[in-house]
Amino acid sequence: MGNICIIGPRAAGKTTYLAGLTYFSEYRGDRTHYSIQPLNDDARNLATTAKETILQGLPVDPTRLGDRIHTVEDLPYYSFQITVKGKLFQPKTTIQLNLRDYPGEVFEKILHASEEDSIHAEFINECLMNDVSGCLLLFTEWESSTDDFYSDLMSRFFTMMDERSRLSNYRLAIVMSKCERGEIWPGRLDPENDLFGVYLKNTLKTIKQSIPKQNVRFYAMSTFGVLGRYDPRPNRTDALGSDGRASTLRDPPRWKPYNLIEPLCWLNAAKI
Ligand SMILES: Nc1nc2c(ncn2[C@@H]2O[C@H](COP(=O)(O)OP(=O)(O)OP(=O)(O)O)[C@@H](O)[C@H]2O)c(=O)[nH]1
Ligand SMILES: [Mg+2]
Repeated sequence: MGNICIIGPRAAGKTTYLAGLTYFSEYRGDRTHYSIQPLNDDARNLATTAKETILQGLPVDPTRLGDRIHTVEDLPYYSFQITVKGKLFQPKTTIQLNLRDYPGEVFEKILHASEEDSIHAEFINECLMNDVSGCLLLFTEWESSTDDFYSDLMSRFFTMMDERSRLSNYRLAIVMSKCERGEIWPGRLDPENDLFGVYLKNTLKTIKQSIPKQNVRFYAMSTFGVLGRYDPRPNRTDALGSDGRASTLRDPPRWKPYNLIEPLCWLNAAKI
């Protein structure tokens, strides 16, 4: 059993990812075959969210601090059992995961959070608690202007890990989300070198020099995916959002996510 969390900037696609993951209760992709069973009501609600929003061509609601979310306890807590069918001659693996999906603004505030901001401290403390084995960290912006900001932010995050003695016993699955985007789709095959190493060079350097290399892996992922195996057009329609980063699923019958399960499997293998 593993406890993990999902963090990353606002609109990185964290909640959509979880809804998509739960919606495909039986998933047979080119590279993976898994089944997923929600174990609590919060997790079951995610599949409903996917049906009522993503499949209807609507975005999920942003996870915002405020009206409903005042403490970590106000955030949903998801529990799943995932069975991954191995490649030929490999046995099935079953993993149980408990996880929280944090509001993007908590991650973005890491760099400038003040000591008095008790909600922020509460979130970070929970994320880095001893029984949390690691986190799925979604990045989405790849424009080089964001590189310095993320590099500084990660430096601060590693200081916070160090303060809680988690620097050498915490796994980080670092993901470039929404990788169906044409400019970055070819980089999905080697995201460390062809995405992070090209677009977020300083961030990559900060990450690699701060934590042991066996505790970090880089992934490319897309909840929406592309239109088909021989049709690499994004299965996505850009929508007008307040921050310009809103998109919705373009062709629900052809919905085929890319790489949703791999980072979870790797995170779950953590031995602390
Ligand atoms: N292009 C594309 N857009 C996506 C994908 N996944 C999510 N989105 C869109 O990205 C926007 C933000 O998605 P959310 O899931 O709300 O992002 P979040 O990381 O949970 O954001 P906060 O809750 O604000 O922290 C929405 O418009 C989604 O429809 C994807 O795989 N590809
Ligand atoms: Mg969210």
